Amino acid sequence: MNRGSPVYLYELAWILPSIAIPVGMLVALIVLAYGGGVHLPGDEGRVNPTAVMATAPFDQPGIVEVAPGRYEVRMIAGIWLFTPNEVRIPAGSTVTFVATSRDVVHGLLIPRANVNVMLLPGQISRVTARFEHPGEYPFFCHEYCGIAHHTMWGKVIVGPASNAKHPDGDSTS
Ligand SMILES: [Cu+2]
Repeated sequence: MNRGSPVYLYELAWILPSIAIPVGMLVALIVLAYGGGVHLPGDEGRVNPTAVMATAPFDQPGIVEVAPGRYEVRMIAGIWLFTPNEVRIPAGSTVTFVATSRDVVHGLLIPRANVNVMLLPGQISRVTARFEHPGEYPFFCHEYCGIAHHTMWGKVIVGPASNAKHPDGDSTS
């Protein structure tokens, strides 16, 4: 084949995009993984799905302050509710959700935070999100799990940032 011939240019017109497109996709993947925090959930361990309610930390589902401004939510998904289904934290908190399913496949999606994980029976999912602004952050099960799947939701309620302890102990913030 002669260099510079129309045939060569025609080949080049196919070869270059076939390199540029995968490279572009790889760059997009890297940007999302490191810039957007998109990643696969880690292998956080296993739990006997028939004994979730009796296995720590799921025997005491709820929210625990593990450090100032850092919370851990131990959450159980089951047909058709999350336990807990309401989480109250002050603004500026970092929350790690440690969650599993006690029956079928569920999911945990918080559209306004960077949370999107599957909750599989037998497997523990762990995902961390930061809640910077006060407001309500609804969360949903996004894996079809039966007739009342659409009722399976809850919300994270982010109150004003708390810099001081509330003496009455009954504040919603
Ligand atoms: Cu579900």
